[in-house]
Amino acid sequence: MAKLHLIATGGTIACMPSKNGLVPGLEAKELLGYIPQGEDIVCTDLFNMDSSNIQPEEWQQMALAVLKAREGCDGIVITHGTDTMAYTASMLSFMLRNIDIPVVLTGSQNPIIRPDSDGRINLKNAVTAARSLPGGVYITFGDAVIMGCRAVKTRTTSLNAFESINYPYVGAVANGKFISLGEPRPKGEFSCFVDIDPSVALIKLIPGTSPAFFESVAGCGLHGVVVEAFGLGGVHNFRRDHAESLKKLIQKGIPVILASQCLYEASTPDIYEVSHSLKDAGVISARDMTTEAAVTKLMWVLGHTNDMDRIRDMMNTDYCGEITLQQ
Ligand code: ASN
Repeated sequence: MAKLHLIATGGTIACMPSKNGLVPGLEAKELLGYIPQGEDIVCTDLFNMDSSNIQPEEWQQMALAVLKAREGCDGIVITHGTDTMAYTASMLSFMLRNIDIPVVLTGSQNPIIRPDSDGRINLKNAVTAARSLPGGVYITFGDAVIMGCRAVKTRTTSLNAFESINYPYVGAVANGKFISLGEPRPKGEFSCFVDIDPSVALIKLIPGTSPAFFESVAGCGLHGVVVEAFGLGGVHNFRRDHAESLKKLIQKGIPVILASQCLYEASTPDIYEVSHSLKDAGVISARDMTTEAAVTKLMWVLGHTNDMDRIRDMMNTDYCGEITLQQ
């Protein structure tokens, strides 16, 4: 039987009621008390936080905890709040590139102490998945098993809160059995890199966004920007010229990644005239990456280099299944 390690970080699954609302309080061993297969699993209580408080410092702690636990086990489950779980799963996919054991994040929409909580089945399914999956970072939620760098939280309260975006589901867990739905990705050598640069912003365009707003980013100490543009990657090029303002940022050494406000399918500046000048401006397309993957990848890439050509090359490279290269 595969040896597993549970790293608990908080989230609703671990929540207890308080006079100010739900607050994480249960420890890893207590969580395992709610599932039948919990007995032999080694536990680490890393922290107990609502995931709205999880930030780059916590990602680093999680990656290092996985690195330590990896020495003595065949698979790792991380319990985590759902609100930022997709960011964490994306970041761990980069920080722990080509990890040779499965790292499975899960959580729940209702505290596990409630008899009808989805936390019990989610934790059970995560344990089943961690005993069956090849190496990599994943989210299991409900019966779905999703590649970590392709997961997005799409529902605030429903039990099927996560979707796999622009990538097939890796598998499903049904009646306590893992069903593989795809071929595992070919793997390179494992590497751990946690020295990310978190000075990155995400800007979502609205009709009328001022170019001066983009330009002000340069004065905020930011080293990179992801822009969520319209549809295929459209921006204003009349009255308010965004290509010009984005070009000014790039000339100051701040890379600009162009993503879409649409959840599904890729963005490209190649089709419409409004986006065409973005290419000349030097904007890098996020293609079919999720926003969560684009943001965390940019932090990870900026941790490696501040050379614009190298940033461009790295953003255009597929490291863990986050980007489809043939488009
Ligand atoms: N606020 C919670 C969290 O992200 C939500 C959840 O876990 N369902 O920690």
